[in-house]
Amino acid sequence: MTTFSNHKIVCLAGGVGGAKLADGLAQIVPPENLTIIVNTGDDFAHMGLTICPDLDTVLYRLAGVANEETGWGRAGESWRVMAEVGRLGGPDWFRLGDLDLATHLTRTHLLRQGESLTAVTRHLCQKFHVQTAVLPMSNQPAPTMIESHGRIYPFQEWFVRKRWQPPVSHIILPDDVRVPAAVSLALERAHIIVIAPSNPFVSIDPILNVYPIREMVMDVPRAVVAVSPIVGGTAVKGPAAKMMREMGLAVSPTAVAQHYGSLLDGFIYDQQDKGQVDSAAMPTLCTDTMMYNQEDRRQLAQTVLAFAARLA
Ligand code: FO1
Repeated sequence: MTTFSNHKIVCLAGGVGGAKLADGLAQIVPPENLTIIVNTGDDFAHMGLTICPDLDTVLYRLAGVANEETGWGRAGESWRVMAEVGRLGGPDWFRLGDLDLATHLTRTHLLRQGESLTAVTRHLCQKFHVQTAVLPMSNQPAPTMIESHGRIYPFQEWFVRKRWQPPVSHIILPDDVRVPAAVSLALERAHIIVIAPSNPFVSIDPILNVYPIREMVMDVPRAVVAVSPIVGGTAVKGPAAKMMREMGLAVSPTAVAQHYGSLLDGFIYDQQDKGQVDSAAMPTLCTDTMMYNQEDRRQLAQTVLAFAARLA
């Protein structure tokens, strides 16, 4: 087994698929060589708290405390506070478990003391004994908005409250968000960049849209590879397939590869779609990309890095 101890690896991640591949990478790459850059476009202020769903999904997964059923939130969670919020007529559509609330309270407290989101995330990683660098894509708020039938929804209103049902006509990303120093440094040093099998439109594009992350990824002289989140004509989890249909795109790994376009040096897609991606356009690898357990995650990370290293 290759350990990739000589490569600096950066993974762009958001959501459950991103967290799973990040976990696979963390199993085989020494922490000093691995950085996970995480989408914060889903972040929002809720009941006075700063909620960072994708950062926490990655954090809990790497810490081994993720809820296996939902993919987000904590394992062994209890819901006493939410039940009482509901009884009191408070907003209980976005479910915050008791253990998870401790994370949001601590984060909000530290942010209000003037710490950056990067510093707060580092603090939380230390407390959860996560050694891999987990970095928010920005320290500034960078909210993703969803436009549907001329109406604009803040991301979590659309995703959770409306159960991603309003058809997507347009995704609105802020255009004035800048990269934190730690993210710049990781991208400058990267030998390999892995775009996780996250939603390309609402997990990865918000990261690439932070100036100048897209330009820095383009400039990486070595390999940039992406893993398709579309398998067998649907999304492994979440709204990616529905969004693609609504935006007039084919629901296929090819459409994902085309979406990333010249950013990529290589593309990995699932064996269920064997032969569907034109390998003349760019180097491709067709393999088992499904991650049901820790061993699957490690195996996929190993396959992805071996492929990227051959391209680099
Ligand atoms: N997703 C849901 O579908 N319903 C919820 O009530 C919910 C609560 C929640 C709380 C904390 C957290 O970190 C994530 C949470 N998520 C919930 C998931 C999250 O909103 C989405 O999975 C991501 O934003 C999409 O990547």
